Amino acid sequence: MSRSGTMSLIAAAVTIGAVAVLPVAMTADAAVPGSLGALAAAKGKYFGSATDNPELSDAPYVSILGSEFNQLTPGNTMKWQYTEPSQNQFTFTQADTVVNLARSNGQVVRGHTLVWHNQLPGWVANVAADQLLGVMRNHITNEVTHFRDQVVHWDVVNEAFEENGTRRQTVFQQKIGDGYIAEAFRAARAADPTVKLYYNDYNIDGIGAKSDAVYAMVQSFKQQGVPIDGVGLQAHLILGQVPATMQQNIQRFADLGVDVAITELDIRMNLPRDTAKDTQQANDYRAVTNACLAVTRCVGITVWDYTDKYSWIPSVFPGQGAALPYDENLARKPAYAAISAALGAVPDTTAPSTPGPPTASNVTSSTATLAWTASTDNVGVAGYNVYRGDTLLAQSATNGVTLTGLSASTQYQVVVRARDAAGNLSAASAATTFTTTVAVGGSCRVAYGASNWGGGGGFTGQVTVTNTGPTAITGWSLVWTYANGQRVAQMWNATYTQPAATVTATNVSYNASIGANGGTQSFASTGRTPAPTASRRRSPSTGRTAPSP
Ligand code: 9MR
Repeated sequence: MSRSGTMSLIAAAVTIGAVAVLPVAMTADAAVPGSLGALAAAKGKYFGSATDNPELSDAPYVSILGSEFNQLTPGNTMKWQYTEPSQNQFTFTQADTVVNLARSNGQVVRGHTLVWHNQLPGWVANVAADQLLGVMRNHITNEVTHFRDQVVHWDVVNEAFEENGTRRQTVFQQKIGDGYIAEAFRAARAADPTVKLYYNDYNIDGIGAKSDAVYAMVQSFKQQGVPIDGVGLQAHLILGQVPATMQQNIQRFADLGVDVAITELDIRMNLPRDTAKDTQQANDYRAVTNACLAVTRCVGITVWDYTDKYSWIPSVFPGQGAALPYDENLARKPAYAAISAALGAVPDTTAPSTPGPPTASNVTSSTATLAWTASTDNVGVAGYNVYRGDTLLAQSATNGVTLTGLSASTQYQVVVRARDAAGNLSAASAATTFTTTVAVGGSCRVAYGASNWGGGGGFTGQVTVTNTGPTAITGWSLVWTYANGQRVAQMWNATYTQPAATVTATNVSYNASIGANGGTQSFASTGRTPAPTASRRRSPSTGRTAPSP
């Protein structure tokens, strides 16, 4: 978005005066259809993410940051420590990088934060009491002026209250006194007449002593004409503990005549993640999203970065984490789907296209490699299922898989179906049939007898295979090579191939199993002369594949 575009749209929001609409319409051009940002924009709100400068070298991260969200908050680099590290030496380079990225993505920016007791450069603590108000005003004036027309909100003061509702004893509180917060808002308004000015805090998400104190402050600011436009509920929440009064709390601030933003949402859990926790977290994100959607003046939601890869939680709460809607590999978690659905995403009921027929290669006695032409999908193919009949043999994220654990000497007819993230399954591909090879392994003993018949023109053969190993065999083949041109003419209780001298006889369905420790199966054949000699009739074997009898 161009700078002038931002400006005119902020002006538009101001023109509509009493109607409490944040200029989110300005972001509509930015949002990729179906993204959280686009869905929120359709509801008149934004859905944003915090980000931090070191993360901007991570291209896959930046890609999602740009396509999924229509609002950004610099997680650190607008703070005093970064912007005025030495007194009256202002540097906005890093924050500018985030603002420029947001502009190129068509995203609005929340400014975070002007006055906070944390991430303050050391020199501030040494400012004389009678100088600190001037120093604070100077900081606010310079920073707000620099980002004028480039941010839509400022968190003017951050985390000024204790849990019991008393003022936090910060350097500003102690040296300037209770009035410092109102003075900070006045200085910000003087530097930018249109940017929305927020008070921002944690543990004020539901009704309680701390949010009551903020409520009382906002009420008195409104009565006194102190320029405050919004309250930021940070919403650093714990799994299963979304405050039941969150919507009511948002509503009561709205009723005071201020906007409300969910500014730093994350929902942490004890690690490791599991399915139940993910489901609970999805429910929690849905509840927060719905609480904001239910109140017109709740203008938007910002997650405190969008991926567990860059969450602040594990470093501050050891053993906890997984607090965000994307996992450490930038994959969407159930929380993402819950937010998306709450924002009104149309459920995906379109199945992927039918995949091409699989082709089998590298077939062994227990494995086979399948490959097929990929499917397409309106949202995206999540993966493929490979079936033999109704049995799911394997799943694959890509259009190929190596099947393992197959039975030897067995015919497989397989089909492939594509699936999407919503669980829609494509039609089955055309089937492909392959047969696994004979297995090598185990141990057996082979007894072979042959006798001439019909005046020397032919012979009969009888073979008994004994399983001498400790485990039952399912599926067997016997391979032998005739030395003198004999040909099998017919075979019973086995199927055979004999392309040349070597014969492969394979079980039929009813004699595939040979029990452990001495189980036997037999088959018989007739053949053309000359009959094999007695010396080749017996052949102990190290495998189910017997050497030449
Ligand atoms: O996410 C920020 C993290 O990188 C910093 O180390 C930390 C320093 O206190 O601040 C984090 O952001 C905080 C935000 O500015 C105010 N609310 C609480 C956030 C999490 O600590």
